[in-house]
Amino acid sequence: MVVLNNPESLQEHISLGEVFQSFDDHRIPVIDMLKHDESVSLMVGACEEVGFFKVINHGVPMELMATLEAEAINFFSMNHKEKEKMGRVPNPYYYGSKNIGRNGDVGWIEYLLMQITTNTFNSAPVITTNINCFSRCGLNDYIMAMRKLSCQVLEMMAQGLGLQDKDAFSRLVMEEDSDTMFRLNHYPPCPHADGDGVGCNITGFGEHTDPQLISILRSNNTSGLQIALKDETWVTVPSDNTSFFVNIGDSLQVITNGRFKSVKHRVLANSLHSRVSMIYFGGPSPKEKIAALPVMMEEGEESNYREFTWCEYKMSAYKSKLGDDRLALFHK
Ligand code: GA4
Repeated sequence: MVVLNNPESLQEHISLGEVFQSFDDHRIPVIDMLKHDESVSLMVGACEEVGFFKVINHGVPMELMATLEAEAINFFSMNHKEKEKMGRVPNPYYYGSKNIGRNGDVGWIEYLLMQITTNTFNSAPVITTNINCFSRCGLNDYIMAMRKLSCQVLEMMAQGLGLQDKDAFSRLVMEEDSDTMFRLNHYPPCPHADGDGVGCNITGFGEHTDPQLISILRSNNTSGLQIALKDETWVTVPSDNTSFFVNIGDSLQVITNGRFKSVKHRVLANSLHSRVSMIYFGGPSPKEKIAALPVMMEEGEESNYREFTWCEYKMSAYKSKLGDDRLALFHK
């Protein structure tokens, strides 16, 4: 049972004006992990208003990101047949090119999708790597760092909401059998582009929301990511290879009874430069019940969604097309 530390805090804890002050010139909320106390409420504001924020001063060494980026580039520069051979078995790896998901979505992209399991003894991610482009350290240490960062961020969200149980969200991604996925994306320069090199009208990854609780993205210095604001306008997220970008996913939207917004996002291909991104997806255990926490509802207020398990949601997600409103099926 989650209890509020201070019931007042579920009301307006911070003014919208203050939340907007944390936005950069491109309308992207920026959260400074070194300013913990002021960041907890700004983070909640960002989750409510945008469902997306940039994280700076996160403490993850640049070397860790640079190593994995270099290894990913090595992998993607192999010839197509080699790549397909290596990642053909869906578990734990899957190499994909152009096709996204199982229902006909395509994009100007190739990627490696990995299912991460956790070592019972030391909580380290287990990746049985048969792809020799990736050093055990490169991949494992990076995923460990993302696990830690996702836990910190989710704890700050709980704290910012005034929940007494600071693990209310983070425990969901820290279970032994939490469904963690990791994705390396490569968007090659797009010759069909009519843009100026920054963006073009070719889709790299079509618009969608992420089904999980949160996703943590890091990319090289090629832009392309766009997010949809509440008023449905698309905003380009300037790339920053020293920072992370956090997305709220559908599951966290449900758990907060719609208070946090699962952000719609997409990637446009770049006419001149390759974009490489790495994304950590923190999902719950398959058996976990996804439902609004009672503490997220006012007295007498009803949950907006019917309860479902993560396994149920994931199975339904894989039957959908990328741009579908997957939560619509679970709305009351
Ligand atoms: C979006 C978030 C993650 O990248 C992902 C994607 C998955 C895939 O690429 O196979 C999905 C997509 C994502 C949402 C709906 C389904 C599943 C493609 C698709 C059409 C790995 C995930 O978990 O959901």
